[in-house]
Amino acid sequence: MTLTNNKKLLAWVDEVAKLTTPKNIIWIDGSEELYEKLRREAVESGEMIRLNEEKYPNCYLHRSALNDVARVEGRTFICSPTKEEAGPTNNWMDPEEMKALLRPLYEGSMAGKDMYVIPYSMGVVGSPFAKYGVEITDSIYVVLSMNIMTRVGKEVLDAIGEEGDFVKGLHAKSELSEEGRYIVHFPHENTIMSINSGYGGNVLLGKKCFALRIASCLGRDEGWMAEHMLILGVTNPEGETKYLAAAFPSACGKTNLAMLVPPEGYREKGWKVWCVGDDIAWLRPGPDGRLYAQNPEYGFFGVAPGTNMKSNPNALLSSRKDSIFTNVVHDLENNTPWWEGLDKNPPANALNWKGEKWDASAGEKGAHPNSRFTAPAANCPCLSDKYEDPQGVPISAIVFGGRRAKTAPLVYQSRSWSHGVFVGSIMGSETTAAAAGAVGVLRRDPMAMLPFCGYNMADYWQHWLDMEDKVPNLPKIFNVNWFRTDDEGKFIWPGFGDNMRVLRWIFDRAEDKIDARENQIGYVPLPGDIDLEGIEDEVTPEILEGLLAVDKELWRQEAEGIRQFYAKFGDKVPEKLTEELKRLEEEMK
Ligand code: GTP
Ligand code: SPV
Ligand code: MN
Repeated sequence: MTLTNNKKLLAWVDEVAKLTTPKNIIWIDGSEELYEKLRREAVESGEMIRLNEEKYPNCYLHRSALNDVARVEGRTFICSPTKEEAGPTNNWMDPEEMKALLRPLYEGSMAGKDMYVIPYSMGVVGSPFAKYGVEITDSIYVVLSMNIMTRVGKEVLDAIGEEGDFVKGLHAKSELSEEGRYIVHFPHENTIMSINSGYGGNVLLGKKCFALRIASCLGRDEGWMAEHMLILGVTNPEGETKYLAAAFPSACGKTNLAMLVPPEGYREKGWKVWCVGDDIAWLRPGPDGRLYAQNPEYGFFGVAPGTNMKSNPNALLSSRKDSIFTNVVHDLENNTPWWEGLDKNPPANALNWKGEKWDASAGEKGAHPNSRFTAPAANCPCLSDKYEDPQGVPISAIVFGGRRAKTAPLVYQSRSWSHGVFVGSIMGSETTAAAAGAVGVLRRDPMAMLPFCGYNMADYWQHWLDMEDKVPNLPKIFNVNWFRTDDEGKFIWPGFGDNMRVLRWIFDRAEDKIDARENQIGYVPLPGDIDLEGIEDEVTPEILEGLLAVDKELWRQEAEGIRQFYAKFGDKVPEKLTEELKRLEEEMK
């Protein structure tokens, strides 16, 4: 069966097959028949467990290897021609050296196994802004997950055509050994190579590898931006819908914000939030001089723990059918998935994420903190009707945010585009379980792109600054922090649905509808401008004041940390940003 006459693609598949020596080559044509066959095979081999057909139709549970539960930033490489191009925040190796290192790892790695060829599209197939990729893998879990996360099948091959180009992605599970694990990008060749992992962001190559690391380089060259951002729309009681894009680091609240359910009082008045995307945004100058955002993905790869009918009903409902659950608890009684925070009743007869008999009362968590659901976007009850609009949606505000126990206030607005780029460049956040390594350690994570920028971060900042010349009517830039804690370590701001109150201020400011107070770091809300109706008991005006306060001593330390971080880039840091840093240091004197 020949599905394509694209010589480049056929030659590459041939070359990979010679290297990895699979038993069969299977082209993923997008047919349900083939998927059904693969699902059955995966169930037979134990790679996936079919869940309760009544409660979770067409849903599966998968467990990754114990040593393979998150992205591995230490083993992720950007192999651009020079180290300088990758910059000081990326691991780099000479491309030819890296290929020589990887080659023996792939050699014969698919012997006795089937090799799958997955043609996929990031963006609506055939639309002017879609980009195509082909992933070769030896994992059925990857095939089935890619089918949820991206648009897959014959139509993509047709769109690529005989001569068309595509991003090459080669994934092999191999031994799943940690020492041999590599997630490697060759931006100048539009190629990704991933080996010895079976986990989400390491192996679903359309996501972080293509749609951020490779795409950020394409964006630099073609005049657009690939960002780690959710996109949402808010409809107000007057029926107008406005959109914003927000960059938070991994496991810092993008999916939750993207699917926000407004507080009851807001819903009664007619406020509504629409999800356009929950993780990745491609931003382009639009024909009317505004910035437009498009979600290139087709599904959600969401954090499971903490997701419940109260915190994020839309995510939960999205994953009720046609979804895959990874590293969650398996409730054997009901044959359903469970995780901490789903409800208050951990199942009595259950296996933990490792597949061991699990007793909740013993105190050990049952689901891995980075356990995830893979769910089709089409399932989302609040999916925006603009989700598949190939033009994307016009963006009124860009929001940066991180997980900060202190320092960063609940919300502030930047003074200008270049100050906003500065605010993004100084983002700091406490690390989470989304990446291997220590959790809760503060690190600088500019624009939430530290692990995802495919080139020198300083050039990336310049690219952001340059948008000012390309887009006459740019969005306003804001910063938020839902995660300030009190002396007992408890979150002060209720968050989740109540973040609507902050979004409302952001939109009002973006449209110059209300005034604000200028302080040392930007504009903050005037007293009374963040609506507290309905949460007055929890957040008094004094508490809100505290949430918005700037602690000069903490900010002096912050500025010092930023200076050290900038120093890594030498004289490549754009002057506009060093100017902003000087101003911040002055303000905190
Ligand atoms: P990635 O998929 O890794 O990029 O993560 P994400 O940014 O989409 O994060 P997600 O929305 O899945 O949230 C991660 C964690 O943050 C979950 O445990 C949430 O419960 C928690 N969280 C999200 N929003 C809020 C909030 O407003 N307040 C508080 N306190 N926690 C929140
Ligand atoms: C993240 O870590 O930001 C994720 C999950 O969205 S992964 O796809 O593993 O990168
Ligand atoms: Mn993410």
